[in-house]
Amino acid sequence: MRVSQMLVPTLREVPAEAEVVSHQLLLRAGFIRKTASGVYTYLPLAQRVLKKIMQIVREEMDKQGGQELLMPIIQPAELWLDSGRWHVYGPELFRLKDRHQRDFCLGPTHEEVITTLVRGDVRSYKQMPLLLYQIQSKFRDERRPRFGLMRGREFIMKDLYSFDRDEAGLEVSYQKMHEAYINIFSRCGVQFRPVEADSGAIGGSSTHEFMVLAESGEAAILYCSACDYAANVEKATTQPTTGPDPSIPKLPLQEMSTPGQRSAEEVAAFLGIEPTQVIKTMFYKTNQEVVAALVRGDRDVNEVKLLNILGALTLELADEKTVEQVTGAPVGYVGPVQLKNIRIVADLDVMAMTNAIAGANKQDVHFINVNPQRDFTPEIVEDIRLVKVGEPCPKCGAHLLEARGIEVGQIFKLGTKYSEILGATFLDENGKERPIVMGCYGIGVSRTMAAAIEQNYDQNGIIWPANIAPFQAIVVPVATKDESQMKVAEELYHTLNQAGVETVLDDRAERPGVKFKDADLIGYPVRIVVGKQASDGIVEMRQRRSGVTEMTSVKDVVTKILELLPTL
Ligand code: 9G3
Repeated sequence: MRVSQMLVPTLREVPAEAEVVSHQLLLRAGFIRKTASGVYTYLPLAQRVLKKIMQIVREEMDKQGGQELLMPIIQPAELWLDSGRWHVYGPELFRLKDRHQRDFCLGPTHEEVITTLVRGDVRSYKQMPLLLYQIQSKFRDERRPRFGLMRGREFIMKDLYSFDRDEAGLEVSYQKMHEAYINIFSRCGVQFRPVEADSGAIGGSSTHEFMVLAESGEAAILYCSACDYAANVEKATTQPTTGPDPSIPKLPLQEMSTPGQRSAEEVAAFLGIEPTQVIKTMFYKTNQEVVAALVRGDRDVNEVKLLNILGALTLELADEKTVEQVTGAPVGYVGPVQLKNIRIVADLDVMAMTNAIAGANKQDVHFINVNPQRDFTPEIVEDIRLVKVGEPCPKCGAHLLEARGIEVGQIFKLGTKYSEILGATFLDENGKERPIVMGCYGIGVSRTMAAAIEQNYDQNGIIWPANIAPFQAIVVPVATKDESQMKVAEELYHTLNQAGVETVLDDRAERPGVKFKDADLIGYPVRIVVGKQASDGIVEMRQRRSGVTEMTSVKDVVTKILELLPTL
């Protein structure tokens, strides 16, 4: 392509509405324009990047035996009523009616459609395993679309669904996708980590998220400084504290006046002890009940873990009134001893405490010498706490580090959740009818493009990893009016394209400074400047990422670029 013919509307100013680097640079470098809130047009350069990512995705899916199909974006409400999810999702589901007032939605994901399809056409164990995928625009009416392509309302996703006869088969499919995802994100040139995640509302047992490590990421991750353990903060565990120490005598329970001391820190300071000696009692309201959750005073409740353990649909901190009703005391003086009529969930480490401090369910009073089991008995004892940076890795004991990440991929073991509810069964070797065992696997294609920028930019613009760059090289003639320069530039442009190096020619009658600025902003991995020395057969070759610049003879350019590209 000749730059003079391309639609690449670069901007000098940083657009005010763009909060993150990828959004700013995609707008400034002329890759995207906003059509509506959270809805973007991909201009030609962006479409080239997306096609490259999609090509990598297709190759890796096909390599694992994936078969591409294409399902409709418009989905009838009946499928979602059948799965029970029509009423589970609220305004996030884009709903519409046809001329007959029949309900539809714009697909946010395709579990319902594909499970119904497979129910009709897969009957025997002989037809599985089956890996079916598509690449398509998805729709989710986010409350707050933001960060450009990172949280749009319309976005491109690859979604694959696996169908197996049993759990062992699912495990194989899951591992295939795990491997494919590692290949895909490596080939896209992003630094990433697969992390253990919470399977949450979707149900199922196991899930990993693929995180591109970036400051702007919405997800907080803990990862091991020594081994490959990595997990979302909501999922992260650590090594349990040992104890209680049997050598410490359990002292008699005793009330203590603690006027005005409410938080674990305040009470600890007041009594001259550490917050680690205090039991923090938090009250939560679920859709079913009010529960007390106990953690050590220096720790916080992990609400995701708690919600899952309780098997609840919703969970929120109880308001002060509720706490007073349940305990008879104001917030700050509540505790598990003599607490009646509600379930107590204790963190594992609380059970390891001896002679602890806890609220006495009386204003301005705490108990000292509280001993779990002796003074109260929790209904549930589990890990319900947030793990913090520096704590030991649950796998190897080395300390955990923290990072932020952008979720670009997610793989789930669904099990039989959808096949049972939608009746997708098969006949096994013995002619017995059984539900198909499923998995689902997503990649945010448009989000991957944005995430690649979050990791690869400098003050001058984008630095595309060569494999997903819209073009690999740009040839910039310094003086377009100089015929001999233009001739060398044109020749280079043709030779490079013929050699398979995707190259543009900046034939615009602009000052060289303007062209260099645009080339840096757009992020071509290699820039070739054809200047005064062109008449001697010498041009300048510059790498966008390192800034390394060398003068090279025209006849060596192709070989040098072909050698260089795999390293960029
Ligand atoms: C909805 C709406 C939003 C949603 C969903 C359904 C997320 C929904 C989870 C998934 C799971 C996997 C296949 C590819 C990999 C991820 N947001 N999820 O099910 F109706 Cl409005 O989409 N699907």
